Amino acid sequence: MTKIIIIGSEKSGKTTLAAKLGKKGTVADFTMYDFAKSGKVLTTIDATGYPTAIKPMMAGLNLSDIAVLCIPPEGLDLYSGECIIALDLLGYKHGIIVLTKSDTSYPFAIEELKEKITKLTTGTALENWEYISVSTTSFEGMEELKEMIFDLGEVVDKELEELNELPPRVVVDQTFNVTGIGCVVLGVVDQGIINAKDKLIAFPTDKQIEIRSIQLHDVDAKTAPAGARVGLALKNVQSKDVERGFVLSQKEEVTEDLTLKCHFTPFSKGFAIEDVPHIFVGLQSAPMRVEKILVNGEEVKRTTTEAECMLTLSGSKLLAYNGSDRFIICNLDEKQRFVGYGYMA
Ligand SMILES: Nc1nc2c(ncn2[C@@H]2O[C@H](COP(=O)(O)OP(=O)(O)OP(=O)(O)O)[C@@H](O)[C@H]2O)c(=O)[nH]1
Ligand SMILES: [Mg+2]
Repeated sequence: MTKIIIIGSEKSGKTTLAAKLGKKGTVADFTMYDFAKSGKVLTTIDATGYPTAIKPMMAGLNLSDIAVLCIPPEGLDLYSGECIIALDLLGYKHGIIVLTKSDTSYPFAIEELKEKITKLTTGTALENWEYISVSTTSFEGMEELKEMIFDLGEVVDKELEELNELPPRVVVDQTFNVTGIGCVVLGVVDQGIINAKDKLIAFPTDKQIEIRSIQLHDVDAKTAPAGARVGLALKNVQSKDVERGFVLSQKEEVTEDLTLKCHFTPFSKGFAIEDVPHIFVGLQSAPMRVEKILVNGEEVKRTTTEAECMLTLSGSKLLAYNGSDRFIICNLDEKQRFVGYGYMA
């Protein structure tokens, strides 16, 4: 099961491409497209709410293993730049850079654009990503793109297999109530293997739940491994008590306040005491107030891009995380809204 997200600037051909890769399924602030044939299953997310909002893209990136970055012949712009920064801050491992609408460009122009992007992404998480130019009109490159996706999917599957040994953890992206069944959640098994009848806790609340049944692409299953996109019917909980971003697992840290060891991008203005950045962890996000900034052990009034900053943040929303989770720091007032990342100190 390969899960990809298509991102990029406005009108770069994202939705047209997604529609060519599968059949339209669930629609929320992102749209899912499903494809299943000869044992290959592909879920494609089109983060339709982006660039107006960054939440749908962050959710989609967390629910996927491979990012497909679309760049049209017009070249890079503010939002493709922002996507590159977001991918880099997340340390996003796998992706493909797709030069779209190749039927409206020329080979030399495509080559020039590729060189430009290569330069810009040197030293970022995208450094070694492969390029392909495609057209959804002439179908040029489409079969190769699918092959690239499934090849990369196999690499991802091997990595995911190793996560099966870890304790089970499911991130929830949608919840609803089904008459006669009760609370149903959709999400992805982040690590471990889940089984029907498993008892887990719905974090950040402390609610004990039981997995009543599991579905993989609408087919009943007894168990689901790391990386699986699942539908779960839950016992002991109502759909109104579980929301996007909830984590079903045995143990998570839960907090309203954070102390993060952070790094900021050189493009960001940074933050001063009392500023209110948006903090993302997994599919959760919350505005949080800067209480204290330490650089090299000294208290300062403003963050710097030159050194690690220790940021004390206070919030009023419970967030669930574990020690290895990466927090992404955003400033919704800046042009490039993704400004830094950090780990719990
Ligand atoms: N000639 C040509 N046009 C394309 C191709 N792909 C998309 N388009 C056109 O480009 C326009 C934008 O395509 P979309 O797929 O809506 O792009 P998008 O990135 O989803 O756009 P937004 O969601 O509005 O940001 C549409 O008019 C498409 O028909 C292509 O390969 N060749
Ligand atoms: Mg679109």
